[in-house]
Amino acid sequence: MAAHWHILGAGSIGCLWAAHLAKAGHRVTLILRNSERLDTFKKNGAVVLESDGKQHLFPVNACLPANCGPISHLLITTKAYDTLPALKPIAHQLTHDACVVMMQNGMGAQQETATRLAPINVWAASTTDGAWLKEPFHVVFAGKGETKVGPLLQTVPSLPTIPTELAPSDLTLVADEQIELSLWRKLAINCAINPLTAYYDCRNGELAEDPSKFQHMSRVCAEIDRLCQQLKLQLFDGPAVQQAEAVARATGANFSSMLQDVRHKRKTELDYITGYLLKQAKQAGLALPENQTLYEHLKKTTK
Ligand code: KPL
Repeated sequence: MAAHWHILGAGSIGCLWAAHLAKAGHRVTLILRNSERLDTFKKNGAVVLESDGKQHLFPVNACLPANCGPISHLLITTKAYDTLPALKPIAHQLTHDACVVMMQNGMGAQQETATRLAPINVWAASTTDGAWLKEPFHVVFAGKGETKVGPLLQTVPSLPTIPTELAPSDLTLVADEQIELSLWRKLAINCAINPLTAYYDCRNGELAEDPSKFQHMSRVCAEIDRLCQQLKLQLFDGPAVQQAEAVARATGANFSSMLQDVRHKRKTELDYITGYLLKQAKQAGLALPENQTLYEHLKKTTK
């Protein structure tokens, strides 16, 4: 069933989804933060999707928060720390039966938003699709992964695991009844890799290959295992460091999203990655000194 999707956050993942939803026959409107962004968008009036060296133009609409009209389907792809401020000016435009899907790194923003918007239904998604922005509204689809989707704080038992209007699309969607557990898995890997690559200013692969960096990652991961044990969360079959090492090797040549933020002097998602982990540990009465030291160091040295 075709729907009108509004997309909040026109970064790489927002543009990737804008193009694929438009391709699948949905109406798409990007909600842009100011008139400069709107003017830039209007030069093409479209999202460019580059895949396997070929470029395709997908004409979509764009608006400012003040004049986006009623919103029945909202996809949130902002940075975690931008979610609530970006949502504030448009929240009253959501219809009472709106469908909201949040696709973001880190943890905390999804739960805060779902609580704030209740009883509106909110889904969370976790994606391994690789995409980067060549220029504003021009996204390069760098690696096909999959996107797990499931309802957050489910209040309506009959809610579909994947919102009906999100499919069909060329992207791979996987229904996930336990999306919070998947978000935790992603969080654990992000906590192991992102802050350490920012600390050492290194590619992901070095965390697996350099013995002293690997030791550091092992200590960070041992604390994640202790917390998960206390919270009775079984994330992986073995210790978290095994999984972190595998991801660090598989993405070895890449710079993590946090290191990219640091290098571009942008605000990082640290508070929604290590910061969220530390908050959960505090509530559980656990100290995580390795993660705490890393958090404090990055708080002092980055935006
Ligand atoms: O998700 C990632 C990121 O860069 O944010 C990786 C490095 C793959 C895991 O932390």
